[in-house]
Amino acid sequence: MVQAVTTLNTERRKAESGPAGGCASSGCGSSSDKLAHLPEAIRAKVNDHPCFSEDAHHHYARMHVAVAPACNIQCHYCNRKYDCSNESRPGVVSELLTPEQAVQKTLAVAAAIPQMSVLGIAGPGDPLANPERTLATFRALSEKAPDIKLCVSTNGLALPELVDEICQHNIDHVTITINCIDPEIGAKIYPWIFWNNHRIKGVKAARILIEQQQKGLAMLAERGVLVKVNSVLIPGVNDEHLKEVSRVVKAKGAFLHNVMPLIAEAEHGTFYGLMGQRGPTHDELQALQDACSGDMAMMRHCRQCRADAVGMLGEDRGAEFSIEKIEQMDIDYAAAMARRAAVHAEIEAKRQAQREASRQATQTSGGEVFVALDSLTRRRPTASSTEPDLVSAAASASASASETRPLATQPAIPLITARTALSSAKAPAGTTSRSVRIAVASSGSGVINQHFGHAREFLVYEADAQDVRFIGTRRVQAYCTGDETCGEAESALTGTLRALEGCAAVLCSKIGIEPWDALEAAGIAPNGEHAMEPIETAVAAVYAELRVSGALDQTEPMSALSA
Ligand code: CLF
Ligand code: SF4
Repeated sequence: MVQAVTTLNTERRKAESGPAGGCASSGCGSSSDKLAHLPEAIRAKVNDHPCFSEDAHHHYARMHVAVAPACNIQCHYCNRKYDCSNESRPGVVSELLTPEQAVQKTLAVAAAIPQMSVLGIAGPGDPLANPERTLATFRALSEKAPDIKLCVSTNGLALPELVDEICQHNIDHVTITINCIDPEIGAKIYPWIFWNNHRIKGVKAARILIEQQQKGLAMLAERGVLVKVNSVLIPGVNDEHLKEVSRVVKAKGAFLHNVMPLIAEAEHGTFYGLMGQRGPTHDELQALQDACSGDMAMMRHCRQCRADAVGMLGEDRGAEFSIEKIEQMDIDYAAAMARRAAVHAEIEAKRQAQREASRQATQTSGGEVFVALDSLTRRRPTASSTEPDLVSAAASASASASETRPLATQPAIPLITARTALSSAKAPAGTTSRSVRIAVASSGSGVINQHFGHAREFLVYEADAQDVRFIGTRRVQAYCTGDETCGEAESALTGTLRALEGCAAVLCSKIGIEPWDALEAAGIAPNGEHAMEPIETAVAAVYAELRVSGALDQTEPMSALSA
């Protein structure tokens, strides 16, 4: 039988892996309305913002325009040759744009990608250290594309002086990167700032930056602008301190806290990279996100985007919209806006239908989660598969062929509660079931719809007897992208196995035999039986399956036994 937890012994995870957490209040996916508790005005602001609403990121796209090259501070994790590490993966911005080019590009992308809902400026330097370029872009877009949400990300140094202008330009979402509120810690992160025409160093510089950040945050909150705080988790520098940061920014009115892992590799040429400062492990990041979470939501689906990213979170279609290409595009923006409105209406109808379907399939009643029993049936691939190299992948190596029947021929099985199913498994006395991490391949829409080999990232969920919650993403190199990459397939698969470390199962729409075997050997159960199902429902079902199998049994501590 497949072991529940991989035993891969790996080297330390590299920063190619994304954050490992999920919205604090609840899980991810489309199974329920995560925004239901919010006032209507705020709900309207975040409903289609892929960063401020975790659920929205399954359905809506964002784009960044790189109009802001300069910065007014230095962070030890940043090299100016690369994208802003606050909001970007390292990698040079392909093209720096003028405000006019940025507007043209935005209109082109919005016409071509109807899911687009947000335009953000996030570098490659600090947008507010380049106020003319940044504000000119926003000003033009608020006139020409009034249906697109505007969003800006800043280190906060110049924020207080620009709050009024930000509000004038209809910018409803601002991100401030706040890594500390203690200047002594700040001096270990920021070697200098440029302030009132002087370069200021050390603790004094950090103190000024922190004061400006806190002032700007309070001013925006007073004006009703939604503020997200990004913090870079730097082990040994601000890891313990970030809990206090979270508490303070929440008290000042921040809407969302996004703790991101430090990306520091020597080849990026950053101070931290060259000094060997490590980034956090998945577990360290999740532990801190959990520790910070209270009644303020934690963002756990951040992809640390490039400053010129285009598309759904986690994808980058920027190459399709180079200046050269968009100059040749003929854009009827009025028609594009109408089409986008129609597509957004369709998305909302789909989200609503998914919520309703999930409400029926995953009814929560008295804390009990309901799942369909047919999802507990495991099937193995057969030689008669119509796709010999691709198997519908929920097979158990130990299951016999006679146990399986095509899904379409299986009788409908009534819904039962997962807890009822689980309790019927009669776990041995003195044992409990532990929580388990399950990875999912999804290209969007809140369902399991991606081939394992095509996934460039996996969504990771944590399930236990009470809940399914999203805890983060793990980035990988696509395993199967075509003939030209076949020679690299083995290393890509090895990287994927490393990225999935700690997951008990991976759910996808399809999977090849080779990765199937490799996953099983690594103790990760491949599963393709939930293709096109809502993510949370499928994860709950697989958790139930694992629990029924006894894979999650653990001995209860003596204190629990005697209680
Ligand atoms: Fe861009 Fe940032 Fe606005 Fe989003 S990204 S400016 S808030 S529209 Fe989002 Fe990307 Fe994470 Fe930023 S996933 S890096 S949090
Ligand atoms: Fe780099 Fe952004 Fe820091 Fe400026 S604020 S130094 S652009 S990471």
